[in-house]
Amino acid sequence: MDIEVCMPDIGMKCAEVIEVLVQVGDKVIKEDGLVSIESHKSVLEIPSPVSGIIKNIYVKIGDTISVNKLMMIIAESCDKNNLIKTNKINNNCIVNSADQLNINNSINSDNNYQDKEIYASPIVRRMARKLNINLLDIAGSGRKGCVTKEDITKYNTIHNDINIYNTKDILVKQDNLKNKNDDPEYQLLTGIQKISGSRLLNNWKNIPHVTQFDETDITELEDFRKLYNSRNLANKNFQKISLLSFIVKSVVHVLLKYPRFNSVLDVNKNSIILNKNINIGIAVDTQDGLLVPVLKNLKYKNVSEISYEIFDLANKAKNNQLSVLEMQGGSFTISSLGGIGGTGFTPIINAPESCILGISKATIKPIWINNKFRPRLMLPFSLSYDHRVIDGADGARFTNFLGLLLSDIRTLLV
Ligand code: CAO
Repeated sequence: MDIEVCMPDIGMKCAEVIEVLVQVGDKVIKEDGLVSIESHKSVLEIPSPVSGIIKNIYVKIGDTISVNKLMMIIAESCDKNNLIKTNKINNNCIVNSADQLNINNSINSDNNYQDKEIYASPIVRRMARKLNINLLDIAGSGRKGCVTKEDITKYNTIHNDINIYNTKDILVKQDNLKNKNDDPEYQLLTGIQKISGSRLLNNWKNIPHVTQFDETDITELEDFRKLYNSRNLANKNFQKISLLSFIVKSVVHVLLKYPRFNSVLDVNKNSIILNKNINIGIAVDTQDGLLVPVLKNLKYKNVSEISYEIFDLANKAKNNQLSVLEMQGGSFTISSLGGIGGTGFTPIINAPESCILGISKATIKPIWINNKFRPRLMLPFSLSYDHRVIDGADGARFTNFLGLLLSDIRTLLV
């Protein structure tokens, strides 16, 4: 039996066709998307009322159609099993009709993008979610910048094919050496890992990173810190001051001298916005993944206060007690792996910030001083910066000055 599919009443007199999702001869199952139309700055998908074969299409992209206008004729079919199979082959993003119903509902629940006026049909949004793609990263090629299925496929091929290839390849290799007990174990990513993973990927892809490596002599700083901590041990309320708090205090000093390192690049306005507050995020390693609580208004805080705050926020992070507010508002980030190890690494910038400082493990090294090798405690550190904001020469000036402050903390006072 032939079924006429007409434009439903969606509360508007007429709407524009953004995408025609099927062709004559296509097999569809009930609830499959047929046409995407523009409605109140969002995209709505008209689902198929029956399973069958598309017989005629009377609309095309760009048409303005009014309520009750005939859009398609579908020859209804009863052989649903066959249709479901065909659909699986033709489009590996459509798995079954129940999933398809979810797609149609997603237009209302997908708040992430609604404010930003992204044009994409529910099926495209679902594809993007499944592939962990942020629609904001894609310039839609469809009408009115609508993101199409092809845009998603193309983006995914360019950005993620290495990932897909590697996984398959590893599994095939493992299959050849098969020993039943050695079947791979799948560990699901935690929520934090999923969110931070996609942010890290975007930041790595979109920001031209340069990493400047340096090291500085912290022998005297550590002598002073240990002495200060040991002198105060008897005091019950005393919170020992950490090496990291001196690093934070020194970075604040450097940022006051070189404010561009405490800025945000506004690409749309071709400007660099210099932050007036110095708020430093500290990367904290937790059981569920990386969290970055932010130390606020650091211009006015001394080393003890900073040390106490790091201790407090790191504890909260590790016990899953951070509030959203405590993780917002950063203007610069420090990632310290010094307590764990390593001689150097390239930290990834935490956008929209422009820089991130990585701290590695301090070790005793022979340093040539006054015609003699002397054992000195050397701290390696690395500064990754957005090369659109910072020049290489300035990057080296930053690390020089930071090194100077840490090697002689009296400089912090002048
Ligand atoms: N070199 C050598 N030793 C160091 C050091 C350094 N740079 N930094 C710390 N240490 C040693 C010190 O001996 C310290 O003990 P004392 O202060 O008593 O001497 C000990 O390590 C413990 O330090 P800590 O790391 O627990 O404390 P912290 O204040 O230095 O750091 C925090 C706190 C939150 C940064 C840390 O717990 C943490 O989570 N680090 C990991 C961050 C991370 O994962 N970054 C990677 C992000 S990219 O994936």
